[in-house]
Amino acid sequence: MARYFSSSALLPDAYYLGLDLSTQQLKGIVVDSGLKQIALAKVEFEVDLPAYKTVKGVFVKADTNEVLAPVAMWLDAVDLLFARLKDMDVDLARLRGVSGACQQHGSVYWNEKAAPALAALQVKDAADLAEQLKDSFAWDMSPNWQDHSTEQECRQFEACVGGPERLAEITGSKAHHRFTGPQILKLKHRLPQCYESTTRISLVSSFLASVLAGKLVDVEVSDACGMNLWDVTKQEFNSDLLGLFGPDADGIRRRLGPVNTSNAAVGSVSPYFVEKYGVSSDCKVIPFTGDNPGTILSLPLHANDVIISLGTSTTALVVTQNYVPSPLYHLFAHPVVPNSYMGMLCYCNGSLAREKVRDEVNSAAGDTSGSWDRFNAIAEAEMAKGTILGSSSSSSSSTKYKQIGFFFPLPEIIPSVRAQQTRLILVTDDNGQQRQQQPHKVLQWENSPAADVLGILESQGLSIRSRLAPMLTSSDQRPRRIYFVGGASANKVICEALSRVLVPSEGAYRVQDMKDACAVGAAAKAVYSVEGGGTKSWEDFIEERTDYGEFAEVFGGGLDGTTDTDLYKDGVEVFKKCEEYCFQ
Ligand code: XUL
Repeated sequence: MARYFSSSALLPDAYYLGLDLSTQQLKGIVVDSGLKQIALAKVEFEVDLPAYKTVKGVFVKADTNEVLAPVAMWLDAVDLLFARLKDMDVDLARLRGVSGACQQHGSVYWNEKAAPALAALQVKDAADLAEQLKDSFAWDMSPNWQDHSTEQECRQFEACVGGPERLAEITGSKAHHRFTGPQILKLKHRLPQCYESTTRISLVSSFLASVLAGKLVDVEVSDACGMNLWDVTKQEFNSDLLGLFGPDADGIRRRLGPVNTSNAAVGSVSPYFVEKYGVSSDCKVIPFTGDNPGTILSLPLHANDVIISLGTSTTALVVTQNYVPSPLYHLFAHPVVPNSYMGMLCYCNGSLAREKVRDEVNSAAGDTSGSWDRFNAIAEAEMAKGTILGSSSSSSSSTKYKQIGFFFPLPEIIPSVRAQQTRLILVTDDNGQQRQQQPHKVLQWENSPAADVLGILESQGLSIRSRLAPMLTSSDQRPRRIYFVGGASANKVICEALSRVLVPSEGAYRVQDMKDACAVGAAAKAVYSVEGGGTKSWEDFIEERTDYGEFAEVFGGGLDGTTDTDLYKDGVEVFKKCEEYCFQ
């Protein structure tokens, strides 16, 4: 993954470590100062730490919708990871900085023994981290982001401030089961003795940073936005929401501690890592963030740049200076750049929906191979004809027919609607010279596999475009660059069709190997903090160390060789009308 970074190391001997503590594994990537990968090690929880008996890193309690991970397992994973790096002969004495990007929303509950135990971490009698910190937790579990057990608390959060819109305005998101605030409130309700003996609550990111630094490290600001408690623009915890934790709001405030908005090091690594694994005592611990914020640090993103992940679900991450919250998506503070944000759109329907259309097209021709050839050929032919929403651009008729389909084999999040396949035709009469449009009519379009091919790509693209638009500060509300990642980014035609809708003014690229993105982003954050912070902007820093030659360009700044051809300018309005018609 780190291959596309140049290796123009500024501090020739320095190494940096980026950690990714995710649901199923702990990963560590060592890079040099030019962000070139030196080593990668990982610990898979289910395979490497079977004694904990987790399945894919977690315990699922189906009857209560709870999904939990044992904190001690993560401590063992840290020891194992460093042992593996050492065994690989990575010269850990060269480490100048470590940062991390961890699964978001999870929380760790420390008790009053934590601070002294962290400070006393050392290689006494070869006791490992789990042993030395075994009495430091008020709860031995951490709720995982897949947990759905906080319905009651979510309702309380929204009611407290006046509804989901208002909660999204304040905290960047409506209430979500996995978000840390509702999870902490649930702990207070259902395991009050654990809550009472909690003296400090960490997110997974600040937990791991605390272990590395040998002291309790504050929550980092971008990850704090995954809590439903942090007022993103005022940069403080919301007092009304803290009031949900009882009259003693100070109690929860003390437990949460301050939030860190700086990129500066929080300290040096604990002597434990120096003595046991030979890490340099000079190695700084840089605030750890969440995995999604970490991902945007792995590419040379500027404001108005977008990463679109084409996986089972579709996720779009945008860097924006416009704080335009909505209950439909998330806004987080940018993990490095002040007064900047990361918008995150998560769609349920992505690859599965496209595969369904592909299979229908293939089965009409008696083909069960699962090949994309037919799907791609149709999409390419339609694009070559200039087809936009079902009509060719050469049509001279004054009556305009625009097709929009909603292909949701699974219930959708954006918009929040049931599973369905709905195909609409919006008919408008263009009233000659006066160019006044008559009120539109909406018709249904018959199921037609061939029409569905461009239809699903247009619909997925227009949904992203209409939601991104308010967050983009460019005058024409177009993204600057798009980076396609994830499984379906292997399909160039899909990326081209989506780019045709989204018209990035400086092109679209495919970056297929993103599996280590958040660890790379974390390592980049560490390099920036140690080498560039304070004097150089993040954009200049990351730009300087990126080799664009390694990206596969799929869309060179507009169709027909121009940057201005926006074929879907009117399509956005058509799409919104169809959404209103169907879902309101
Ligand atoms: C984001 C979320 C997931 C986790 C995955 O809101 O819940 O992406 O961060 O680790």
